[in-house]
Amino acid sequence: MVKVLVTGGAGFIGSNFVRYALGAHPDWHVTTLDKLTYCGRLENLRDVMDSPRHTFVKGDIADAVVSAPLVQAADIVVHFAAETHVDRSLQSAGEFIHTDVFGTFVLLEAARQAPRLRRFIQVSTDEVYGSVPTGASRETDELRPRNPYSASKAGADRLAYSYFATYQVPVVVTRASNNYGPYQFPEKVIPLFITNALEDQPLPLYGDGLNVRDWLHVDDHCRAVDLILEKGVAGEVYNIGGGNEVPNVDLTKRILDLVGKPETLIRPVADRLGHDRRYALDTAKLRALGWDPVHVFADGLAATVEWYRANPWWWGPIKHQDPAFQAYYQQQYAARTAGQP
Ligand code: NAD
Ligand code: TDX
Repeated sequence: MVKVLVTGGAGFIGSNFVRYALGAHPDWHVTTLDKLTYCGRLENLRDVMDSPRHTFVKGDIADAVVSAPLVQAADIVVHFAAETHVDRSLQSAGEFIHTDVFGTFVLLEAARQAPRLRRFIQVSTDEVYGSVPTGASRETDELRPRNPYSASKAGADRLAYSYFATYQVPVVVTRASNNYGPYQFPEKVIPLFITNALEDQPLPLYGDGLNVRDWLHVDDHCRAVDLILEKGVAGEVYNIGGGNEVPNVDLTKRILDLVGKPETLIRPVADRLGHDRRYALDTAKLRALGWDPVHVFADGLAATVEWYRANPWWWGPIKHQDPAFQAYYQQQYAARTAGQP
């Protein structure tokens, strides 16, 4: 059995990856290490929790007592665990430094003494390049992160590389664009807007709505990580981009059309502070390994709308019964709708 440690495997991308990996690799045993923060949910893994090839461990990556033995027993580490929401990092960045930077450091220290380890995938993000007005970021471009989330991810990205350069830890860094698909926490724009539209609630569109994101289906992301595990070179960085650049206002209108609700639900609100205008990735390096996204954005978005329509059991309790989420929503959007950032 190949022993694979997935950190953050109860989150959005991590849970999709665990499910994908168990299906694609009958010879893998996957251990999920997850702190179960507000974003980590065992419901995301309910269909694999009983698998004899999957073990769930609740714990903080920054707690070496828990995380180091798991890293040291692994053949492969795929490190997804992070604080991930830009707006939350603008309110309070401490947890981002704790998990994204310090937690990554703890895992990397353990990886120095991991006899079986052949790959450590550091899951980074396109946000580390900062806002890209024209063209597309290449892996060799300078990193210019502009918010506390992306700065903490950039720190982890380069820290991981330093453990390759210094100690030969077999690190490969991936930088993906905005993901969408099932099990994404309803604070991120696509699930927030779909679920608000389903309930006839306003869709709070930041600024002029012309910020651009490049959308990548989570399944295409999982296949890319798998291919990079197989063919990627230690010490290298690989961009993973969907090739679907869409201004937010167009995305919002598409969601409303798919849900069957009027554009009068669009509520322009005060902009995000330091809002990156555009991200775009050059994916030639990954394509040369043999990867292409298979999901067409229009179809993937329609399927995602249908997933949220069919699974209110998953998001309804978060939005309607979780006082922490409700407090966050109030704090985040009450002032915005009153015109303050
Ligand atoms: P998510 O917020 O849905 O999930 C993060 C998971 O990490 C949660 O299950 C959470 O409980 C866990 N976690 C947080 N702190 C932890 C800690 N200290 N110890 C152990 N577990 C902890 O995030 P996601 O959207 O699935 O993103 C996964 C990774 O992919 C992150 O590293 C993120 O930076 C990166 N990424 C995300 C996107 C995107 O569009 N969502 C794009 C590019 C890169
Ligand atoms: O209510 C909203 N209104 C709005 O207009 C929200 C939540 C967002 N937006 C805009 C801001 C962005 O331009 O939509 C765009 C997407 O926002 P998010 O879903 O918050 O994603 P983003 O900030 O682009 O970051 C995401 O992609 C890169 C993930 O959250 C990161 O973890 C990943 O690294």
